[in-house]
Amino acid sequence: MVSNADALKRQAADEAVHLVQDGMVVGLGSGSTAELFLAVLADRVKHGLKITGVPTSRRVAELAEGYGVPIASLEDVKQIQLTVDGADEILQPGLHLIKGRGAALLREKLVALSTEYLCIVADDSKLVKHLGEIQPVPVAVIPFGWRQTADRIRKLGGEPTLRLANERPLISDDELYILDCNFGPIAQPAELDAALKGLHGVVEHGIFIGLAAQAIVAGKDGITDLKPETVPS
Ligand code: A5P
Repeated sequence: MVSNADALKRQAADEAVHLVQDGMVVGLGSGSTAELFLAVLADRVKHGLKITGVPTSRRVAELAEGYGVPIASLEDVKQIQLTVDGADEILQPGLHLIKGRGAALLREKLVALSTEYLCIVADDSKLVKHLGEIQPVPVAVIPFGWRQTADRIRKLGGEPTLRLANERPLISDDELYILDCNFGPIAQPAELDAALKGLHGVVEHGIFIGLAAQAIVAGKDGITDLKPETVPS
């Protein structure tokens, strides 16, 4: 059954595919909305579009291969012209993000950092006035000493919960644990970004500051095309 949210995600994905041009290297985001984009992109590839995809997770790599979309690893490409990815929260203005509910935040950030134009696709439930309003911040940590790393995060004001899968710690594609850290509404996201990044044991976290160039957001009244400078109405 297609839910209303799925239909909105699909609309955003349909819109984003217009950004793709022949010959591009395209970062392939993770999560349900990015997977819808991949399905639409794959259809264009089937009809002759030539692109190389750079997947942000093993799951997306497998999906792309299944669709017949050519892929390469990040280290094998010089530049990524466009990445289309989802988000858990989108802050306006600025288009700062929380990502990582799908545990792919490390590869998503590495791909985003090597991308000329990061476009976020989402339904309008993701728009927030403060990051942290709805979702915790996922933090990817080294399993060794993770409880001590969690204590360091507590000192920054976050409440970490180890993410589980089948009652065992979830292991990311890069063999990391994920701590979902509840900071409540975050007043200074850029400061928290830097502080988390500076903690021993932390490899990466899901706050994305200043990386998105556009967000295509679908709501009941249609598509809204947001840029970092767009002021919320
Ligand atoms: C994956 O790790 C995440 O960053 C996703 O991009 C994010 O959770 C959005 O996912 P949905 O499109 O499924 O909401």
